[in-house]
Amino acid sequence: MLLNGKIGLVVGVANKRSIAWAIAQAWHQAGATLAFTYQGERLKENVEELAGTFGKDTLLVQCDVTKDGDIDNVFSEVSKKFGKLNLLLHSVAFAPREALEGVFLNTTREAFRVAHDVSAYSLIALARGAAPLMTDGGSIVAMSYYGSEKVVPHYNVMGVAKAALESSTRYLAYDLGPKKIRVNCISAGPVNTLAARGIAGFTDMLKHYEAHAPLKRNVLPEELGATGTFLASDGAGAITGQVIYVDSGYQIMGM
Ligand code: 0WE
Repeated sequence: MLLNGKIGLVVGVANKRSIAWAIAQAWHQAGATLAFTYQGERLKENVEELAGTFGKDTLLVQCDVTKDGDIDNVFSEVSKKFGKLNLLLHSVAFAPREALEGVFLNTTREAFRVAHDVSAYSLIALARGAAPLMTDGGSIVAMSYYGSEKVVPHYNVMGVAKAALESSTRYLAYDLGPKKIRVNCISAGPVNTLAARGIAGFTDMLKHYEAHAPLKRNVLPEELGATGTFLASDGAGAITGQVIYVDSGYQIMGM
């Protein structure tokens, strides 16, 4: 029970296949008590049903991460119910579909703005809200992807936003280090989630990892959960500002 007595906030559950849900389950199994946000009415029922399986200690709050008021409200609800926070998971990303289909050169100002607002700025805003409640120190974990550092065709503006997210992780780690709050990214190999569905060539990408990653297989959601639990635990007490690759070793390859 590595996370006994810890309170965690999970941002980014859409359904049972969400990476956020895999990490939430691992945190719960390690003894954490959790709060969940849901993006809007459309996803409320899904998250309610999933979070409900953890009993009535669980908090559920609506939060559109592009709304400062929603973010303020989440932390005031967490404060009211638990009085403190130890863990924060950021597992949210969005770019307009057109921006992931065409060529990067055609990225519009609006697609760039939205991708960065939802996928990168939100980490800064959530960390700022979380920090005052992390009075015993804390661990903030955000999800990233290799397209932040190398060109993955069609990942486009999301790659630029993930680069901003990873860099933000380092600056936040510097700012929050003196408060014993650690900030890290998990860079996951491709996982079949709602966010991945409908992305042209996603099945080929899974096959590409099976063929080329050192471990010759794809990543399992529970492995992301286990890494999330490690980063949240005292065992990772001296790890901050890092990007941890949970990608079957794909990132080390040059060819
Ligand atoms: O970060 C992601 C996907 C995030 C994402 C997905 C969508 C699909 C629906 C962000 N915005 C949207 N907008 C939509 O309208 N991944 C790491 C998964 C992913 O997405 C790709 C990938 C991989 C891998 C897109 C193109 C190429 C590779």
